[in-house]
Amino acid sequence: ELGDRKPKVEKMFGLMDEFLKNDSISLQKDILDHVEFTVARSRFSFDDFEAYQALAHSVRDRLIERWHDTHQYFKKKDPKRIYFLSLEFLMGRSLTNSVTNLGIQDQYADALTQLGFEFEVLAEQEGDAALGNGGLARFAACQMDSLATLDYPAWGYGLRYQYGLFRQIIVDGFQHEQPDFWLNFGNPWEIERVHVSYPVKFYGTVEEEVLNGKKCKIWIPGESVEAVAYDNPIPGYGTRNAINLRLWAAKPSDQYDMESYTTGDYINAIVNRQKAETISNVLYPDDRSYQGKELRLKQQYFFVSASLQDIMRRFKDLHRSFDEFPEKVALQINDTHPSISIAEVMRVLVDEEHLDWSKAWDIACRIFSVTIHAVQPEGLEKIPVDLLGSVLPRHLEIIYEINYRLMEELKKSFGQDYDKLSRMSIIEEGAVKSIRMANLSLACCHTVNGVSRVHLETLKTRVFKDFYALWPQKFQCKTNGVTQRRWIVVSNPSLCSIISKWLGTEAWIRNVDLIAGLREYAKDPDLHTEWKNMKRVNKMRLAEYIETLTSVKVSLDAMFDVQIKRIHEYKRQLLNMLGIIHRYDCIKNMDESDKRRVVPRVCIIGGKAAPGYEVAKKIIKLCHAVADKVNNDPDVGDLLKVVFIPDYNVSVAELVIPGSDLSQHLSTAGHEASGTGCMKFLMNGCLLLATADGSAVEIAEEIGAENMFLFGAKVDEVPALREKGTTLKGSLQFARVVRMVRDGYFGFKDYFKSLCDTVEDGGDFYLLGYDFASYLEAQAAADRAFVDQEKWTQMSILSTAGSGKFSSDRTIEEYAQQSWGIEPCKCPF
Ligand code: CR6
Repeated sequence: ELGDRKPKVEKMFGLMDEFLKNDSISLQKDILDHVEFTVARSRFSFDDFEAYQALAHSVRDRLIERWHDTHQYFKKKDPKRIYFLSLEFLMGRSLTNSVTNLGIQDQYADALTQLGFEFEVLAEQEGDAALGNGGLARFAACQMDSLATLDYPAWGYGLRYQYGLFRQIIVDGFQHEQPDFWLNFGNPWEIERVHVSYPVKFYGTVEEEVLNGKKCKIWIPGESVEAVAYDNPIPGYGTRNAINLRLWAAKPSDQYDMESYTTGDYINAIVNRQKAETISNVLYPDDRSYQGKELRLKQQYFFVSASLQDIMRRFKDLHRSFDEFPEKVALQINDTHPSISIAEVMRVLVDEEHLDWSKAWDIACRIFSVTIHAVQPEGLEKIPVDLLGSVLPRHLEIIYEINYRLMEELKKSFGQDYDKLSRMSIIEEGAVKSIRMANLSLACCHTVNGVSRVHLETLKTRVFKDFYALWPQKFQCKTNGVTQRRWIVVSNPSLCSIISKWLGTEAWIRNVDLIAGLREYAKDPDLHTEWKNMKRVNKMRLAEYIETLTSVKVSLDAMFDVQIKRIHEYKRQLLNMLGIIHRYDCIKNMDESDKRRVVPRVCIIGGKAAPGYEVAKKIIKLCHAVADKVNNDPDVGDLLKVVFIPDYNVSVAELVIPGSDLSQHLSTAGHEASGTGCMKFLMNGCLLLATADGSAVEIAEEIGAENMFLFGAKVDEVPALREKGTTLKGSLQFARVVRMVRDGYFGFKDYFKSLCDTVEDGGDFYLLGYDFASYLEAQAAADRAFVDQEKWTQMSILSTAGSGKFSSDRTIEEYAQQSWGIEPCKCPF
């Protein structure tokens, strides 16, 4: 609040004037100021980490300036805003991305050189913000970057976990988990907002009250926890706009348990107070199923309730009637995790704002849209009725009311078809009566988005078949995307320069469709030379990293073949391993002249297994066991190396992807909703070896199937193949490699037995045996292509050139126009 000072200040600095200077001298002074006063080290003596901290604070100041101006401007214009609710955001590092988007990387690099430091070295000091598991969370981060860049009036809302995704360490080839206490050394990228806090209530009872002669329900909560805001500015590229990602942390409430204090149980009262903070303590590390955990439900409601109080406060600052709410507010539910927000909006509108049920429901139905990221019904969250009734008793009643009305409506369409009604019901009967959060979302949201075309088909024809028959207009496809700012400009600067040089413009960084212009030069020998040099330098960087981490020396002439992603049976890292064993077996049986024809490979695998996921952990151990044997076999030498990269995260991906030649995406068709890793590889000109699943199908359309290596059963063949079950025999080659593992060729015979059982004896649910032969053929095709380096480079250029569709900018434009109904609101320069 500026109060009386406002006119004076505005006269001195017009609202949008730059406050901070960005020339090299000002930046040097600024960094030293932060060394002296923020980090509190002497400006004559500070180390790399302290220099990073000062640098980060200097960048943060510039972010805050734009972010203030953006929010002032949004306030003045009052456009419809999109509020993006997500329980996970995988932001990774912020420094390089921020200075790139602010457009002052060169100035900073120069300032640091003058001070005797190197920008890249300081950037390595930053830890990852890993507040998410995998694709869903990284996609949320890419969407924030696109929303800011495209000038949309957007807010992100989530949870500020104190422990991000666990760190993976490998001991004797086994995964161990270590806590990621990422806030240990402070976090310069966030702003604590002690004054922006809201009470969030839990437990208690529901009572009836008569208000103005009308019966109404009121919730008498039993516990209150304070949600405190931490703001993370997100700068757009090539624009002044910087939007806000607001993450909530739990703090004990002042009113908490007054009774214990007055009864003199002081110590216990304090211990209980501290318990409140556990709500935002830790991210659940399982990305497939979280069914029925009390803490998980409390996390969901905690961030949803605080966000909605914040959103409604902002709305009420300028508007009197909730009739206007849908004109000013769009709420995006990222997967089913935040779907309790539907019941919360109903509770606030009906119980607190005293709107009629039908009016409140009409508003809710106009503001919410949802994106489903799961393929299998098991991936959709369910909350036991007893649990919901105890933690959020009023919300349970509201959900019952929504369901009652839904059932009445369904009866009008489907009559007494009780099978169908029970499938569509929000309440699932059974041993444990549960709330189906997906059905709650479907009942309310005006749009239900799938994340690729294949995925939308699955939602329409299998997962939500009945709902699709009823409301076909709700179902939309919004194929995922990734931001070229982080995945090319930041992580592969040499590629970035090549693209800008050949296109004659940097405009593709905001308008990625232009990248298709590279097609014209796909055969140009000069471009080939530059392209190959770029790849070699990136491979060199990766090779050094591999050697430091694993002591394995790899040859730069080998094909770098990469599979990095969460470890899951459906992603079939085991298929990759069995392929590697086959390759090893072949090399062992070759004479010297045959060996000369082998294309050398470095097989790189990385990814985390959920802590309780035994099969996935065995796959990690198998990688290490095979690596041990292969890498130390003198018969093999440089022809084959196997490397497991530990603790895969966003920063590791930024290093690995630009240095890979080939990447593998092996999900059994119909199991990967979209996949976003493949898009990052595509942008970086790495060739894809993939099944026709998720977004790979659309990638093939964009770049031409001849420019990638597709293999395996198709989505619509999979169910029939499974039906055949026990009669389905894999090839002899498959039987042989599995036998090698079973017989203890790589040691740990007993330990790997159950892993082998998952793919044999009719138990091969993910069809590794069936797909093995076609997988080997695709691998052989990749080898042949690699021998012809000109051809390979051409395919690589065509991959980058065809990656435009897979920018999250395209995804966000589709959401803005087809789901949210929002317009850009660009803060003037
Ligand atoms: N695991 C999908 O499995 C998709 C992302 C983002 C996933 C993956 O195919 O690309 O979401 N799903 O849409 C979930 O997390 C539930 C993922 O990241």
